[in-house]
Amino acid sequence: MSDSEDEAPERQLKIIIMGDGASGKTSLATRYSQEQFGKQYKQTVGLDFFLKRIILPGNIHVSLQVWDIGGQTLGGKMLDKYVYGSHGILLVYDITNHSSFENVDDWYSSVKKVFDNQTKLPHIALVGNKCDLEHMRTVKTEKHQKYATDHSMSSHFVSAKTGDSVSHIFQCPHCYMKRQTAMTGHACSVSSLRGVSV
Ligand SMILES: Nc1nc2c(ncn2[C@@H]2O[C@H](COP(=O)(O)OP(=O)(O)OP(=O)(O)O)[C@@H](O)[C@H]2O)c(=O)[nH]1
Ligand SMILES: [Mg+2]
Repeated sequence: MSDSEDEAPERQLKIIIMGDGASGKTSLATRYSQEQFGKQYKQTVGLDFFLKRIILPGNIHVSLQVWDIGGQTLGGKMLDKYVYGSHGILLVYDITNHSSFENVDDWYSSVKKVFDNQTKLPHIALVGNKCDLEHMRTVKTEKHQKYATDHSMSSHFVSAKTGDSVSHIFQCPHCYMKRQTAMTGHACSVSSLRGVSV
């Protein structure tokens, strides 16, 4: 059998979603992986997995593993293990629930603890969810922006309900750039990293 097969090997990326209970983490993962949204709240116990395969230009096959971490795991023993080895982290809060924004800092501290000995954290995105409920917003956009800037995070406003901007947070070019750099030693340009869902 020849080694020169057309099919490129699949690379794996681990993206984790963290944040308070009911902020919409599972809804975001479901929206992205299945293009669905459910109104009913079902608490995630421990964690849940979602998988999506995407192909990047240059025939780079990526298997995106999404680890959806239940909001009740903050302060628990397992959290460090979930966070370990991630390439991208989505820190999610609900724009209509101020305490979910305040608690972002605790989630972020738990991430920093895991990557304490490494020079670089994975790419971290601050995600304000439920933007369809703009009229009920309690977290000012300025506060969000300042927190993201102060902590070198990318900043996003999304809605799992409408799907607005959801695919972007999962196919965040920064994650691929970091991963690509680690894999090949060369950073890719952002424009060459538009993912194609399959
Ligand atoms: N209006 C609106 N509701 C949302 C949105 N995202 C999630 N919800 C609702 O918020 C509730 C909680 O959503 P989940 O996705 O289960 O929250 P979670 O962050 O996974 O919660 P835990 O599993 O407990 O950590 C559900 O009733 C969802 O329907 C959104 O973008 N807009
Ligand atoms: Mg959940």
